[in-house]
Amino acid sequence: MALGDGIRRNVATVSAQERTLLRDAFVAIDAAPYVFSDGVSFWDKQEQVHKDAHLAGQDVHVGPAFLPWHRVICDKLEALLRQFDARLSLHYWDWTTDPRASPDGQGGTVNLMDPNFMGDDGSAGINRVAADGGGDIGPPFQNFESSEDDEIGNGHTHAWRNVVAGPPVFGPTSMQSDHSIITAGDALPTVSQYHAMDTKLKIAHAYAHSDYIQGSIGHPHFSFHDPFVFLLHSNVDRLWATWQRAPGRSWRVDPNQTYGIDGSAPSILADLEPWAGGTHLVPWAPPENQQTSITSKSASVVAPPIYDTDTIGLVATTSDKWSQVAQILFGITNDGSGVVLGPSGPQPVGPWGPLVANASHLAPAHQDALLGIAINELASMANTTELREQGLRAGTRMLTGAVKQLQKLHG
Ligand SMILES: [Cu+2]
Repeated sequence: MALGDGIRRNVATVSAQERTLLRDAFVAIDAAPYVFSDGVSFWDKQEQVHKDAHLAGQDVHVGPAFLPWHRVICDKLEALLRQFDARLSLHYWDWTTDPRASPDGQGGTVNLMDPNFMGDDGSAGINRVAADGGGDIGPPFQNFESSEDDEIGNGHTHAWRNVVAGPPVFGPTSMQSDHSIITAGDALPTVSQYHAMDTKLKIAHAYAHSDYIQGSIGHPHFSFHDPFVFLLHSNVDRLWATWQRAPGRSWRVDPNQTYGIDGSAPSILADLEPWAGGTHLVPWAPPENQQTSITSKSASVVAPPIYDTDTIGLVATTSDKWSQVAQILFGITNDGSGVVLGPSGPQPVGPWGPLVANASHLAPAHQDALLGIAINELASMANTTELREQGLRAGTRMLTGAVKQLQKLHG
C-alpha cells in the first residue's frame, strides 16, 4: 500500500501513520493558512458548499444528482487535504462495519472513532445534551463547530455523534450489502439500472447517517460539520464507481448513457452549484474565480476515482496489482496443466484432470486454452473500456480456436 499512489482505500486497512496524517490534515484545514480570500477556512467552506447547494435548488439528497454532486464535493475536499500533504487520499469507511471495530484486513480491528482518528462516537458524553444523548466528537476535533444551536436551538454548538451500539444492522430499510447495491438493477433494461442502484444505495446512505451514526451527521442540513461525513461519502462514491466499472457494462462510464431514464432530469442537466459560480460563493466567485460550469454529465464527474476494491487496472499499475496478476497467471498455469505436486507425487487436477499426464508437454490446444483464459481474466480487470474489449476479443478468439482443436482430439 503506497501512500501517495492516489488510490482511495478502506481507511481501517491503511497504516496507523497514514490515518494520523489524514486526521492531522482535517484538523489543519480548519485554520490558517488554509483559508479562502473571504477568511473562511477550507473546512468551514464545506458546510457553506452544502448549504449553498440547497439554496440553489440542487436536489443533492433526494434526486438523481445525489451521486454526481457528492462525487464533486469529495474530489474537491480531497484536493484541499492534498494542500496539507500531497500524498493523501480520501479513504473510506466500509459502512457495513462498526466504525469502532472495523477489520484492519490483517485479522485485527481498528477503532475509527477515538481521539487518535475521527473523534468520539458520542458515548463519552462530551457536552452531552440530555434531550438527545450522545456527545461531542471531541478531540482532535473539539474545535469543530456546528451551527445547530444557532439555527434550531438544540443545544449543540459543536459537531456531535450518537452512534448506535454494535455494528450496522441489515434489513429492507437499513444497511444493504455492497453486492445488493451494485447489482440492484442488473436484471432491468439498461435505462433503468442507474435508478435502481441509486435507490438502493440511498437506503443504506440514509440509514448510515440518520439511524446509525446520528448526531450532526444525522441531519442533512448539518451533516457536513462532522469530518466523518467524507469517509462515509467516499464509500458512497466507491459503490457508484464499482457499479460503473462492472464488467461487460461499459455504457456505465458513458455520460450520455450512464444515468438512463434519469439522464434527462433537470438536476442532471443543470450546472452543479456552487462550483459553477451561480451562488457567488468564494472561491467560485471573484477574486479566486474558480467557477467551472460542470454538470452531472461532465467527463470529470462521470469518470470514477480509483478505489482499492476496483478490479485490476492495467493502467494504474501498482506493485500490489501486478502481484495479483502474477498470482492469477500462476493459478491458471498450475491448475490448468493438470497436475500438482502432492506428498505422494504428482496429482491430477482440473480442468482436464487425468487427461493430461505431463505438465511440461501440454498439447498446443491446451496451451492456447490456458492463454485464452489468462487473457480473458486480465481483460476483465482492465479499467478502460477499450482495453477490456480488445483483450476479451483476443482471449475469446484464442479460446474458440483451442476448443475446436480439443473437440477434434477428444471427439
Ligand atoms: Cu450523505
